[in-house]
Amino acid sequence: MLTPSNKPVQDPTMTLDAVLGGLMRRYSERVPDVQGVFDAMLDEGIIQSPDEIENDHIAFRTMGVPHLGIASFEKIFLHYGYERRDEYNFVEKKLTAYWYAPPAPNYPRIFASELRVDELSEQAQRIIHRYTDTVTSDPVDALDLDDAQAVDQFLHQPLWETPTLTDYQTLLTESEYAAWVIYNRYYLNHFTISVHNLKPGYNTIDAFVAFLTGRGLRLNSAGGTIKVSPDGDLRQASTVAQMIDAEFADGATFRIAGSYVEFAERRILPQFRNLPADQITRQHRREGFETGNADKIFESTFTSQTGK
Ligand code: OOG
Ligand code: NI
Repeated sequence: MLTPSNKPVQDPTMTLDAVLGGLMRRYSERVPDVQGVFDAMLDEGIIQSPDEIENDHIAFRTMGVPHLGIASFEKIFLHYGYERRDEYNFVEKKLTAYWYAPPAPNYPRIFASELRVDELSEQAQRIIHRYTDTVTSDPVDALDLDDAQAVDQFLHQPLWETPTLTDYQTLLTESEYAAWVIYNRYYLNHFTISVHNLKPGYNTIDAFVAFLTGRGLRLNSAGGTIKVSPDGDLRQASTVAQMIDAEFADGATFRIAGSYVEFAERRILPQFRNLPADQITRQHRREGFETGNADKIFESTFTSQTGK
């Protein structure tokens, strides 16, 4: 396709495919549990190829400071046709989050959260601003969002200077989320396997969790291994974050939490439970997220889980 100015028009879904591909590639390299779960599923005969797995959603964390945070980050995916949906508030953790519906049902939903930095102590705010104040304009505005390579590079580049270990540890004592973001930035926080579309015997969260624990995977136990929404229809579990050897500004290395894997069962909504199984699609199942579940899933990267 050519515009009058002869500039080729990018197919936005091709750019989105490339951006998601880059995110998943780097994430799989950093999180051995991803391949571990795929291998276990292949070995068990649940799938013949990882391509069969439906990615329910992916998640990102952001720092709520000027020029960054959700307001900046969301522009990337809004450009590819994602639409912002419900807001979630995590009072204790000082987080705000939204979920985004994808442009087509074969794409994952997105869950993006933001730390309300101005609710932290003076000391924690000072540390965060020492890094983020070098960002003086919205970096997404300077990006060509139709250039998949540029976006891929942006999502995996340091947005600010590498923190010192002391600053990381000070943040960790007050907000584990803050410490995670100051080091990991926009690295993919997790991808999520939809279990309801797997074959019978593995298509409920209880069955899938039993399979994972039988294979020796360590799961987040905060609030119980399986997190259930009050309506009973969104059921989630996750691994404990993989630890990574992080290098800090002062040359120190320290093992810190990286990313994890999540598993979700979205049950068929009551009004569609009499539909034949082969007619059930995404729109017939429980949508969105749940504050009570999410609150505990965040803890997959917290010392209380990784240090178990
Ligand atoms: C996100 C935690 C919440 C969900 O599905 O509710 C979540 C995070 O750890 O950043 O993933
Ligand atoms: Ni999630």
